[in-house]
Amino acid sequence: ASADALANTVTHNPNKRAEHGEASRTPPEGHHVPATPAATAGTRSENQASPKTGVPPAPGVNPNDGSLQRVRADASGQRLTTNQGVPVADNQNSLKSSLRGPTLMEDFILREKITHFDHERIPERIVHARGSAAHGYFEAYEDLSSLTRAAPFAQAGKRTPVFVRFSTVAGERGSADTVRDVRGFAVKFYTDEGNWDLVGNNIPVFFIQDAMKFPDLVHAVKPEPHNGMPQAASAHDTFWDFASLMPESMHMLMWAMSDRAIPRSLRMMQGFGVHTFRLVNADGDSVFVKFHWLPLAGTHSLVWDEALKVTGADPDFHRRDLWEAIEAGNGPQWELALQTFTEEQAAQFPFDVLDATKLVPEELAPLKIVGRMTLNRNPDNFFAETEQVAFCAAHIIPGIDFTNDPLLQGRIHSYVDTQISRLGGPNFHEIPINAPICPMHNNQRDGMHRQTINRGKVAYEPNSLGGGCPHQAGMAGFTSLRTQEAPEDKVRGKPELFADHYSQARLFWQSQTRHEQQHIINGFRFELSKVTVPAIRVRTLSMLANVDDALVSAVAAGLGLPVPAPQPLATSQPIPSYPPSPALSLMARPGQQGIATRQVAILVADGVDGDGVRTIQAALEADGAVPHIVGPWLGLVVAADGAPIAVERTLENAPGVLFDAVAIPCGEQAAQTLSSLAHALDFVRLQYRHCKPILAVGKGTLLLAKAQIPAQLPDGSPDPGLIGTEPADLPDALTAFKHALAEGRAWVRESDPPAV
Ligand code: HDE
Repeated sequence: ASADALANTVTHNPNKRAEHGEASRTPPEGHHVPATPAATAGTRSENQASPKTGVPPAPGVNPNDGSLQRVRADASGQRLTTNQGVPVADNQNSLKSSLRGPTLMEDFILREKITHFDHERIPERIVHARGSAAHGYFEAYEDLSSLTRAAPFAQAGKRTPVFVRFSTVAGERGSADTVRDVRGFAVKFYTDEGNWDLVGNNIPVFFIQDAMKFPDLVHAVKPEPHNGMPQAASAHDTFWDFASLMPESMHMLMWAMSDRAIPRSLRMMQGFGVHTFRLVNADGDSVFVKFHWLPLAGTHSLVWDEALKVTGADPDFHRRDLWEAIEAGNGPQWELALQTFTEEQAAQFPFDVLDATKLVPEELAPLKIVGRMTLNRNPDNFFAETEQVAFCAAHIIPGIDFTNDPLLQGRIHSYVDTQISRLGGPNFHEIPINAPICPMHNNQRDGMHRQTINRGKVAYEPNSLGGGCPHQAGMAGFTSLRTQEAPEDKVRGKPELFADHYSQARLFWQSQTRHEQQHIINGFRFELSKVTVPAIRVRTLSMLANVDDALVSAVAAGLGLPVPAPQPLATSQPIPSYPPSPALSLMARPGQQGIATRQVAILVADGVDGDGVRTIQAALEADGAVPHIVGPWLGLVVAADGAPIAVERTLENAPGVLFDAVAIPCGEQAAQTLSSLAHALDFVRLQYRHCKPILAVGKGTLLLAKAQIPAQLPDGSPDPGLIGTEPADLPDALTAFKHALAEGRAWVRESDPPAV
């Protein structure tokens, strides 16, 4: 009956016959029904309430009223036209000299359609090509006007719309999300005083110190130019050749080999402005500042073996996760924290604050939390928004200023320049997603794709014919901070302190937990094992030898190499030593506790315990987790009590790596069926290997036994992530399971190499 009902809802194309023979001379009107709001909106619009809270987003949340609303298009109930608005009678056939004749040149409808299609792609970003973005707002916790006159911080509770794009760096636009890479974290604030772009990363330091080296770095990490391989990976000869000849990259390499480079979710990673910037108040007083974004969901990562497999199972893993969380009303949030310090304090630090390979330990300058960012609306159109958004390190506003960091100085030039070719001319600021929402007036004119129709004959300043307008803003406008620079001395070089390449790499290493250190070792081992030139492996080890003995020994052992002599230092000055900084460990800021948005698979087959399934589902949903019924095939399975259970995903299309945890309900027949399926055995083995929580109820444990999953840890102690229970004790077991899920992973289970 349900199959019949389904067939009746499937609409077949009623016009197909009219495309042929004589009938094609009088094409009928196309099939159309009123579209559902969901089909035309595509995403939850800013006026729709969140399905989770029922609350519509607060006003001022999105910049669309002025700039995006006017360009939104909705074809519902409309007829098809050409770009010139000419109604199209037939969108199925090209114009031919006869039914079997050649296509005619004069078919302007076909030619317009194909020509537009031919040009649908624009050049992808040279770096950060793969990205995902969302709208939201930043809300200031307090009035920061004593520190800065920047508009978003003018008063407590002030909301500024934002558009945020996250990205990987090395991969091309269609590459997978879960590769080992730095993540871009670019925030466009649409402020009352112009757009401010904080174009940061999820790692607080960078590989190089001077913009002069950026093209070399990118050429080294991108697919090798002769054969176009590998995609979205640093694990190849040219990257490690360059990195091992550039010891200033050592600190960032430590971060890139750590779990920071394989986040569980874009919602669960930190963001950093990286460079030292300045805050300037209305009196012209200035302090240095570092920007930090702290995810309220905490920082969580994948396991490398898992990341490799997710890359195949769902290349859009992060994009989907962000999209789904926002659609479900679980928009992610970050707090903005500032580290501020004066010029005098900076002079006392054992490193140069203009060196982007160094961070400012929180022990030297604590974090001050100043506001919160919420992402609550997905883009309507990926290309128009996520692809065409143009971030630019030069986009600052009154109250923010640059420093002389030589990497930042180069970025100020690069971003505008790249948009001119990527977006096809100098008017990319008029693309709706890039346009400021505050007034914008100047005498710039013309150029490719100009949208604005500037009126009047005055396009110069000073003028008298236009009443002197637009007039310069004077001290109300952006003024660059007057700084006391050293006397002029034209030079290509770096300050001496830039030559300390290892002390902060060591600080990072010493600040990690045991498991994090093991993952770093494994990261270096994996990457260097992919390098084909032995000398590059040895040279990299010689850098690691300057960081830590245990680290270099473990990596060398994994490569079958002896530990080489340390690489000569670039400095003869004393090397600073730092006490460990716990904030550098991913475990440092657990964030919101709980299991909200965590994805849990419930494995089912015919004969599964229906009550058990429903109890597990309800318990997870009650705390905001997202249970999924996973079975051998789509359709319905019949539970032991005769109740039908709809299968949402199959073992084939949704392997275990896509879930944070798995529950195996009771039911002998179901357990027998699952135990006979390689996909189910792989599913639980990978859940186990990646240290994820596993709940097995009653006969469900059969599957674990068949998969040869050890019931205890090797030393005989209980595995905190493996929860077995009889059906009668399911409620208690669910409490334990949810606790394990909130903890994330049972790291004590981990072994190198994995035993299961
Ligand atoms: Fe970028 N970078 N970058 N970068 N960067 C670009 O701009 C560049 C650097 C970052 O989602 C490009 O529009 C130079 C550091 C992000 O659209 C380009 C240097 C940091 C994004 C460019 C750096 C970043 C970019 C490519 C060294 C962290 C993606 C396309 C002097 C603080 C933004 C584009 C988005 C994108 C140049 C170094 C972050 C070519 C020359 C350090 C998040 O202009």
